[in-house]
Amino acid sequence: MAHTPQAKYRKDYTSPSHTITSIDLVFDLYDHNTVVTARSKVKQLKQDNVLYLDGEQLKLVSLDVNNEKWTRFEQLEGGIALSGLPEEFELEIVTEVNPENNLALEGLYKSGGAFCTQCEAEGFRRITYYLDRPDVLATYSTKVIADKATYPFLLSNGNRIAEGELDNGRHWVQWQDPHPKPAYLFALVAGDFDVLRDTFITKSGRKVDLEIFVDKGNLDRAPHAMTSLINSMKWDEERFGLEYDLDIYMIVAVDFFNMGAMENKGLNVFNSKFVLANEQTATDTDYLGIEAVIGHEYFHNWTGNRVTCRDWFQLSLKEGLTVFRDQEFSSDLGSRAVNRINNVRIIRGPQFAEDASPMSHPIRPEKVIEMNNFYTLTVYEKGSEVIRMMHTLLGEKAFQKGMKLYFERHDGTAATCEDFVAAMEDASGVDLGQFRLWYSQSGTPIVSIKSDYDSTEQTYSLTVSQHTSATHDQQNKQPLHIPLDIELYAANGQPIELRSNGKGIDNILNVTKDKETFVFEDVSEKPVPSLLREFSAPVILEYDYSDEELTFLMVHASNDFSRWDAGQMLLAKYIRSNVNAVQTGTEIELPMSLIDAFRGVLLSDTLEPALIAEIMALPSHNEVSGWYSQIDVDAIATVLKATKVRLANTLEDELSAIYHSLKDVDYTISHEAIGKRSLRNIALSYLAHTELGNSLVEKQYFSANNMTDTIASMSAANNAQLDCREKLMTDYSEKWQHDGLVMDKWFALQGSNPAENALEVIKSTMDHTAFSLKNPNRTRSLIGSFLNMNPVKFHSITGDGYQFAGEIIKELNTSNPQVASRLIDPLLKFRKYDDTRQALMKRELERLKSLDNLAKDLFEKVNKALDS
Ligand code: B3K
Ligand code: ZN
Repeated sequence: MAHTPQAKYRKDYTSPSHTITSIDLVFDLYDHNTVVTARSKVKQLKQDNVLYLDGEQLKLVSLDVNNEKWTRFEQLEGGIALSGLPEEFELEIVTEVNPENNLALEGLYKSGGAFCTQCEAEGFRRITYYLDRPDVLATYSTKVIADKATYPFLLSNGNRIAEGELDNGRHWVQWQDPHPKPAYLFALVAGDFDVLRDTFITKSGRKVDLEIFVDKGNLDRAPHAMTSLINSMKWDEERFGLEYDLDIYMIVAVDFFNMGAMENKGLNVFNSKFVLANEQTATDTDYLGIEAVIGHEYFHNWTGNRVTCRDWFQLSLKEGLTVFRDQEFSSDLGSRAVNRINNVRIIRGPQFAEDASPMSHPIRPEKVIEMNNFYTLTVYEKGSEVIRMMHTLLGEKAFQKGMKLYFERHDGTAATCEDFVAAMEDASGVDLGQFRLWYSQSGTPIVSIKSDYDSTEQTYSLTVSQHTSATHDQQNKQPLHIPLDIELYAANGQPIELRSNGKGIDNILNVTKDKETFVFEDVSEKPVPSLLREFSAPVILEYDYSDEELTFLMVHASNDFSRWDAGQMLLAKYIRSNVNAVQTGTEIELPMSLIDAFRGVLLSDTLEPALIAEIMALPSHNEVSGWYSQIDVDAIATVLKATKVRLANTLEDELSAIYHSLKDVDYTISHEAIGKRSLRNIALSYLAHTELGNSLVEKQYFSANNMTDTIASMSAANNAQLDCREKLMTDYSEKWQHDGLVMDKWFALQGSNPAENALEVIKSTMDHTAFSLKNPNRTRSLIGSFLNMNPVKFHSITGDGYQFAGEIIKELNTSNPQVASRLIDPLLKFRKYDDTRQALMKRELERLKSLDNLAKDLFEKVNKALDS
């Protein structure tokens, strides 16, 4: 490595020396040598008149100040420094970039036949030299010039204000964005597309043109994205009172994209995975994912764009809040319980695992080498939990008052997480002093609860202790302000009113100390407590429930989430004890009472089908792994499989009855139909492990009229390693090999294939016509699934899996470091495995560390892991 990458610290933030109030951009687009002319109005803000501009991988063509060639500048690593400048001036910089060779997909690049950009977090500096930091807000005017036949559509932010033709077959379009924005929200797209058009009338009566650009021939896959966009616009007006602020909103779907999507002002660029869907190509999960991501990017228009982040350490200001908003959107439109369950699974699984890894960081990180490494589950999902806790503490009405105040104070500016909390506090009068620690403290708190019933005094008490262990980034932890949502039940299943000091009290207990006791009065019988309802805080709950109490809660808890959670806790008890049994060579056992509890769920006529499906879904291998300080990969896999097989065979009649009774559900994208399909398909995933499995699965595959049922059958065949697996996989590949996006589902099944020869098959799958390591979706589907969803094969004691991962990461280090850096996460967690595996995983990290061109992204993670 040429220079050791340097870390930046949150505490070192200083406001910019200069600002740029407006920028005029001209892009003369060519595959290998695009010329970018940037004319900016610059203003000095501090004493120092040296202007440092960020720039990477740029060829500087010319630099003028106030229309005169400027020679007083120095080229530095990562930018240029200009000196001797006047206080206010016009700066013109001409640079040349090479979009065709840009495989990192950051800055200006080619995706298939189209030009597109990705500037967050620090990609604009790959387009021109600039103050590429979110607290510099400028108005943008952008002229895009390109060949008319190849690129009939030329797009950028804001409103289209002029267009024209040039000689030599080229044409141009001029865009003007009136809203000042930081460079990371800049976007440009040029290409040939099919366009789906619609309009939206805002609540104040303004007409907004909606345009979704997709690859030619894909128009029939765009309507769901359009419906989702219109629903998002309506929902934001109704729930948050927020209206759209430009005359046009454009979404472009591209095939080469590092993330899900990007909220560029007025011109979202999307990974095609989160736009394209029809019933033949997309599963229900895809449909719901599209709704959520379209919503998320749209909601950023206020939380992110109108109020942006002062610096990148504040990323959760926009991301945590916007994830909270998209979760609420999905919950208001669909099943609140199912949405909550899925979000909680992410926190308890991969987010808790991140907290326990060398990458652990608070939702507002303190130290960053490569910002792209911090678009994490912690910043996004835990960040959203932190917003949700404030929502729980304040209630919807006061929370919305807080939002209003936040916009009154900060609209059009770059703000901090502290600004947000202060607005919530000031609007509600709720003291969030101690609560602020959630922003600075990393790790997962463990909340242990002990209960005591005093029949003479008729009191019930809960003694709550909290403890957060030291994490890789932070030794000392303090007690947090934890909202603990509880309910108590009498034996007849009725909730008991919570009373303290002679009056009724709220269900939300404010836990603030290391240890404290909450006493409830007038409790006439020993109750069953429902604790951490709705997962009211991102913590690990420890409470010694009996099996009877958990089966009681599965039936009587007054909210669906708690019923699901009780089922999970019951399963967890036996998964743990059976892992222990496997390790000590004793029999795996599942008590009949547990099986009966799940039978009761299957037979319930009050639970909604989608919820039954969630209750029947076992925790993932990854989630179970998180329960242990040392992970026994094989024992966990053995127990999860045995649990599934045992439930399948004992509950075969009930599962089969459900499966057949739901056979004729009409295919619609309603939440009700989605719920029924998910119940039917989870039943199939169990039945696959019974004698009838093979014929049932094969039959479903060949009779399916939609992708949800197709993939469910293939996935059941894959997991249960059924004889028909090969046949189904071959049929699918022959049918879809021309379509990479649809093939991603097939690649993911190859990656997670538990077969003995899985790795060999994966290696040969890399030669499939639809596969390319240059495409992040393909790479994540095949390689990402192997690393994250194929625990037994990836962690094979031979070390083959690790070595394969190391080789791929090494290759991606040069072409696409962001994708490489996402793939490496499982290797960073080497300390959680036995000595042999640790050594093998470490060897791969050491090999990567020794590369002389190691990208910043990997440098940061590899070093953290090896130093930990
Ligand atoms: N803000 C973008 C993510 C950008 C990722 C940069 N590596 C998408 C989103 O969160 O909405
Ligand atoms: Zn976002």
